[in-house]
Amino acid sequence: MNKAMLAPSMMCISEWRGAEKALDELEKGKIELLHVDVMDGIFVPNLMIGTESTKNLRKASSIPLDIHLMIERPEDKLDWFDIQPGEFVSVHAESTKHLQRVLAKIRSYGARPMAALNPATPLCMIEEVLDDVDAVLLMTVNPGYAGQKLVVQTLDKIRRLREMLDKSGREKVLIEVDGNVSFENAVKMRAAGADIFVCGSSSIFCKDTPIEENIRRFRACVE
Ligand code: S6P
Ligand code: MG
Repeated sequence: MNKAMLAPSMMCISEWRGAEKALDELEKGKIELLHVDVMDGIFVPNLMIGTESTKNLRKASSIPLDIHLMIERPEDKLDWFDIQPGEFVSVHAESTKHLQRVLAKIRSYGARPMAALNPATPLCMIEEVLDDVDAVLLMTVNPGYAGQKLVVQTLDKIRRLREMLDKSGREKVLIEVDGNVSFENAVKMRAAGADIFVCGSSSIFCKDTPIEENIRRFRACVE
């Protein structure tokens, strides 16, 4: 089993209030990745985290980025993000006709390519690119918003993907889960074979308890 990694979702932090303090707490909690949701209002019904904010985040924190591109034609836009070696970058199989080309371009920056799938998209859509990725992102809600409920059949999809990867000798290919990764759901997702957990309003940023305590509680659920 690969080590569990936490990737708090930056769209759950307000850019205008308390962002620096929240980033500081994430650093202290030894968070592995910062998950950056990029939405274009076409691929998903929402607009957010643009190129400048992404670049500013790199200056504000030393934690590597995990950039989730929910945009049409990502092949035309990759250069806008100043992608750095070691960063994870995910592109949706549904968003491009040339998935392998986009993944290879991400690799050419020294970054770590990841193919992403919406809940309704079958695993066979990425079968032919498994040698081109370091990870697969499975959406466990329909992309576009934080605070949604788990699409429950995605739990079995995680299990089937883990089996597909392990059986083909790709144990090191990571599975990222994104959407309603609550403390309770994270336990089930880990048992199904997930490695990277996007933590949002249902865990690390849940309002009632401090971030520091939420990180501790989350790690206990997945370690
Ligand atoms: C959704 C986006 C996600 C959200 C995350 C929020 O389209 O890709 O990364 O930020 O799901 O977490 P939660 O716990 O509010 O669902
Ligand atoms: Mg995301």
